[in-house]
Amino acid sequence: MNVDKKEIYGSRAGAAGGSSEGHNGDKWSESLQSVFELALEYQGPERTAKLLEQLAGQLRAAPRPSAGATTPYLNTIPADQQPPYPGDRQIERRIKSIMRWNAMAMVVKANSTTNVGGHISTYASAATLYEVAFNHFLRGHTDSFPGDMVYFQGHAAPGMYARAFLEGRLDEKHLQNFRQELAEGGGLSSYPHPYLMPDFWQFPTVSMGLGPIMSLYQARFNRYLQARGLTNWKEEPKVWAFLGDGESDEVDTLGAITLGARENLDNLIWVINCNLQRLDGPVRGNGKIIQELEGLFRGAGWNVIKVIWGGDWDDLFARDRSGLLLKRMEECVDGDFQKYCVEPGSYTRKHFFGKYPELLELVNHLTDDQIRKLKRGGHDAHKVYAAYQAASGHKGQPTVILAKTVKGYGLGEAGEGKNISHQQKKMNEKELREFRERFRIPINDDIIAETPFYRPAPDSVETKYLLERRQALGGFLPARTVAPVALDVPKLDCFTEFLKGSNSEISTTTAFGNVLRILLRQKSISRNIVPIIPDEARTFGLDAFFREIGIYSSKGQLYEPVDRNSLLYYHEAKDGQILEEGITEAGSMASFIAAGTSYATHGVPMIPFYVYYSMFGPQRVGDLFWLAGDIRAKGFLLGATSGRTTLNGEGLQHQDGHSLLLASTIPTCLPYDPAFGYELAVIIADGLRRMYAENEDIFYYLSLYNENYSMPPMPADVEDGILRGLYKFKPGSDGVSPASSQTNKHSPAGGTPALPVKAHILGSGPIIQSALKAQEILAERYGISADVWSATSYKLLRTDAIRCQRWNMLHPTGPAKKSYVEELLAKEQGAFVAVSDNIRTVPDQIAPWVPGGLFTLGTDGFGRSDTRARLRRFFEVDAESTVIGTLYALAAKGLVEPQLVEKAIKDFGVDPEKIQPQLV
Ligand SMILES: Cc1ncc(C[n+]2csc(CCOP(=O)(O)OP(=O)(O)O)c2C)c(N)n1
Ligand SMILES: [Mg+2]
Repeated sequence: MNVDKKEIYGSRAGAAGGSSEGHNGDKWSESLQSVFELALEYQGPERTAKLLEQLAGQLRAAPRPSAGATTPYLNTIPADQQPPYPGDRQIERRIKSIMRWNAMAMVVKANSTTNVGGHISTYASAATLYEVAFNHFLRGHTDSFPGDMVYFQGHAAPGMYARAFLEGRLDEKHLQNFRQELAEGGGLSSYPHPYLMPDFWQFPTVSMGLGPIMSLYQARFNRYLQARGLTNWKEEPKVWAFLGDGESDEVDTLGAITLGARENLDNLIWVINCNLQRLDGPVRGNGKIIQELEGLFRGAGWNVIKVIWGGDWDDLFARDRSGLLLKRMEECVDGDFQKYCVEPGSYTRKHFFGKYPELLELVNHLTDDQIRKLKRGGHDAHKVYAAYQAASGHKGQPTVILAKTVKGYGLGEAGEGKNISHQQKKMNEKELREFRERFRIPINDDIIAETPFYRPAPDSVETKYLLERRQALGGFLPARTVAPVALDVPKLDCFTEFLKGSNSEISTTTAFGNVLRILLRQKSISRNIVPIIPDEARTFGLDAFFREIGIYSSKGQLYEPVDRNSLLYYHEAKDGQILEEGITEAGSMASFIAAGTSYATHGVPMIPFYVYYSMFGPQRVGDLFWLAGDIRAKGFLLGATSGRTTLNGEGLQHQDGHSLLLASTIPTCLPYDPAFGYELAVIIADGLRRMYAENEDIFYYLSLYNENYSMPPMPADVEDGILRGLYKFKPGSDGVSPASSQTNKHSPAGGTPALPVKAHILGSGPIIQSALKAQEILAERYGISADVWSATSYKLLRTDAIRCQRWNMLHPTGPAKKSYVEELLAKEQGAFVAVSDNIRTVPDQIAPWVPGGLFTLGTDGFGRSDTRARLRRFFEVDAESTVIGTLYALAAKGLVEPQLVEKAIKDFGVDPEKIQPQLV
């Protein structure tokens, strides 16, 4: 019998992209059938049955893809299906070795004189993964191509700096000042931070998990832009994310991966460096991280490519007919594999191969040293290339490459595979020599202790090769290229009608909806607006937008929505404008960031308006808010259903009284707490100007509330105050009757008429209503005139005050500067009180600059569910409590008698012994 091996051996089962079905499958089945018939004819049925049983036994032991979540612990792409390597591996290895050296030297050098830290072992394990990508895959930014978007693993940064050094983009001084950004001449930031190195880094990644989730939503956002006709590439950019296996424990890493499959994001490639270790020790000492991840990604609908073993193993696998080699590998846990890379080859021979005599025999021809050097797949450029190529061409699904490596590869005694590897920052002279020898770096003994950097000459083969590769791929990476595009943003006059106020009672959330509707009608920016909602549009009354501008869906709408007959039906469309993200604040923030950085990644400025439950903003996904600052994102965040007492009924979990404070901590974020529709319009119009016409890298946080009240028309000359953070909204009534009028107890005696007692109440958001009502009560019942101020942003007032104070400190003999808040309030006399639906710390931010101090009423403590009126009385921020607070502030200054406060307490039936909302 003659079976044509080549003809039927078309592809191996389980190989990436291959299939044993179809034409080849038929051949196999025909061949087996004929062998079976021959056996029957020549051996008879009994002997044939025995033979078949024997073969079935072998089949059980053989490697074979399971129908379950995982495939055997083998490379997904078999050796015979690897494409030829297109580069010069010798030169590339030389270049990589130099990178390794410089990346290590940068950290060691910095730590020889400082304790600034740094990481050697991560890049050491990932160098091949990066170099193959840099030399053959990652495309740079050109005039007609935005560039591939690459999320570099944060603490592998020294490797990226080492490359930029060889490319001539960084010089020795930069490397010398790694992690010493304040040193003379500037230095390099520890990790990828576009805020600090805006021409270099595109994406902050070192807060683990954020790179992965951002890359997912970035890949989806690229499709959104294309679907809406805002970009026009000839070739689609790819999004690459390099991450760690330990990082995969972050919920942000794995929590959103189904999006990739659902949206068919074949523009997304993840490379997970499975060095089996994280910071403290093994990632899965008692298991197998690669198998675990494979199961998860396959289950989520991703294309998974495992790169486990380097080429040295191919021969062993080919010769192992028993299936024992795979069996042995599958038996070992990651803790064992870690051990094999720190022990000598004799240990692996004994403990790994030695378990089965057949395996010992399999490696008889190898010395212990050769056994020790059997490479893992992630250190084999050819295997890595094959995986990248398969990933790049894969259609319909995102790809994850699970590459097995050794942490601290090449560090030898200094940390290769050791548990302390992640923390290693120093190397002694002996270790440096070994490293030099292993990677053949031409550095002499006499200077090696200084860990000098090594850069081949510009006309060296290495430099020329490196530059030629980058040129062929479009340019250097990482690189952040921003060509400022100024949008023709609408001015405040587009809101003329809106600024007249509303007769009907509406909330600031509804007012925002009206602002958005007006903006969507402005031709110059309407297409750039990206409304983002995580499943709460109905809560915010924004569901009308579903029909008006459509919800983006790459698939359009494949079903007839149940509410199709209603005017405002749930309308999904391929060119829909809304990103309705579902219940994922992290995903929505990732979309906000992708949209808010589109001016940089695509050269297309987009204006995200992300509206969400304010409690699930910075409190829930604060690190992404922080990152939005670092990455220089622009746009508007709108924390709706804000206010500890404005959101009544919902109780402890939902009532937010602190997001403004959290937002205040982000240096590039402008938090505002508008009370009225016109304030919103002024703030948003100015925000558009600053971010999209003046190109400031800032973003806005606006709290929105759901209490309805009539929105007054905009008073004259308040725009500047609104934007700066404080203006007088309603002066106190002059009609305080002289009979009841309180007079200033400290007014000069002896003929001079006593000054009327004056108070100032600062309110913001809907709680300004408490201030306004208190103003009336104070005048009518206690004869006190109070001005009501709208405090739109305590943070901005504070920042301005700090700026002046610092200037004064550094210019002690010059004329002192006065902050806006000091200047504004200097003309006023009396007591100052702030009332807020947020914790007291929010208004207290300006206390040091308020003449005579600020007395604050706020909502410190956990929320609870009840009616708005009862909540406000409970937290002491209703009108009556504001009256009591104001009288107290006046009494504290000796401006009224304490008995007056006591009277008010009685007047309003307040129990002075009632519990205090804040307990600790
Ligand atoms: C959110 C977050 N938590 C903790 C850290 C601190 N950290 C930096 S690197 C690291 C270990 C990373 O392990 P892994 O992802 O496996 O990367 P490797 O260095 O092994 O490639 C940790 C815990 C961080 N950067 N971000
Ligand atoms: Mg790791």
